[in-house]
Amino acid sequence: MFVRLSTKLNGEPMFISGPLVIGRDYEFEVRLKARIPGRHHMHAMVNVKEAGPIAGPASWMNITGSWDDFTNPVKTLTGDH
Ligand SMILES: [Cu+2]
Repeated sequence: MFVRLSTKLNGEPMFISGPLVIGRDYEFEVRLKARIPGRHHMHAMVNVKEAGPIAGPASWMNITGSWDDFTNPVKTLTGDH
């Protein structure tokens, strides 16, 4: 439904995985680009090693527009498109 643009934990980019401390609070930020029109139900989710996924609160996203208009141009580190 979306393309993930970035994930940050306490303001730091979190590309793959990292350590967390039990009992501490974390600010979780994900930037998404809408891809498929519709009304979508979403949860933030963190996967914990040896415990599994932990889902955060849900929200509904109403995505308007045409799927045909979606583009996701990227430029790689080597300059390719
Ligand atoms: Cu739900």
